[in-house]
Amino acid sequence: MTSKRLKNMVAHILPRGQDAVQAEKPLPTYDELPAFKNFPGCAWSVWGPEDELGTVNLLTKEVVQRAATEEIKSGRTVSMNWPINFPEKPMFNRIPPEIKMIIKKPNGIPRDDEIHMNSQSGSQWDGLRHYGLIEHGVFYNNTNALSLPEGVIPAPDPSAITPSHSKLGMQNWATHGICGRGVLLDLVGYHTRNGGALPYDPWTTHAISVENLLEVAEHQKVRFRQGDILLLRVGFIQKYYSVTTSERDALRARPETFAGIEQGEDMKRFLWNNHFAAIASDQPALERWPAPSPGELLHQTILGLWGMPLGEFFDLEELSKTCSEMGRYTFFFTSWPLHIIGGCASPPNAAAYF
Ligand code: UVW
Repeated sequence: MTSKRLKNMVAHILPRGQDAVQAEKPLPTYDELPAFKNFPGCAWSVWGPEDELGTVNLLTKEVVQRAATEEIKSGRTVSMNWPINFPEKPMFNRIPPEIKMIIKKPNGIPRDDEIHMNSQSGSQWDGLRHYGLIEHGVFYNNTNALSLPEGVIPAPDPSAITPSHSKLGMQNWATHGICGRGVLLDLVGYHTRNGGALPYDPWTTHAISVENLLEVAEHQKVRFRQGDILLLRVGFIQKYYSVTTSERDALRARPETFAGIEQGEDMKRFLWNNHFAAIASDQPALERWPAPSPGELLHQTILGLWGMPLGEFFDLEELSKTCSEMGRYTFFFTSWPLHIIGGCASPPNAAAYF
């Protein structure tokens, strides 16, 4: 049940007034969206059956221009990219990236690198081929999961890529870019601002509710607007840096448990009704892990029903410091994923400009 306190906070924080609505395209609310079978909130009709961009469609020229004009004031820039080398012992049964350094001539110059990696190494966007609706076997826009190829696929002719090879691939976001206004909700900063401890362990299953997010937004005086790119600093990377090597290494050996956004209809309403263009956090799965049940996995709705980029392991440590020093939690955000035809995830190459 949505509490009275939550309703009051939403009323305070959701966009309102002339300024808030001017640049916005009217979109259905979460409750106005049709259902797909047993899944409410299906946005496949919003941008049409051929769409492969999802909520990145919200990042129009007007949205980007307004964000750049209003946010870039000081020339300060911050990277949000955690190296692909981390964690050295990845979770979710992934292989660590192998980076081979090559000396090409006897005097040591020039050099090349060869990289063999899972595209979910270091910071990453989950793309539209990564997760769909598991029980129905479909990705975004009702794409049959088994219609997409597996294995090493040759692409000899750039002007004639096989549609099943490219469908819903990372190349769509890589050519459009994910650029607009970024908003950081710094949960760690909020909870520890008076020297206190974080009231949860980021490496345990812990649900971050809509109410928790709105408390932070209210404290930071943030008002969301359509097309915002939402970044959540939950504390995973801060803890990663504060523990011993053996504690880090132990992460791989134990079942994955992480603090993250709470699964459920309140969270889906919050994310859709604010019309965020993308969402990312500093932990490996964005959502509370594990979810209470597989059917409740938010990945399914965020990627499969909305086509919203879902970012993981974004390094928000320096961003947090900069926001705190600048006294503002909004900035111009750019991300240019790797141009991988058919790729299902990618390092984001993400940066903030103040
Ligand atoms: C999950 O498996 C949910 O995490 P990731 O998105 O990293 O695959």
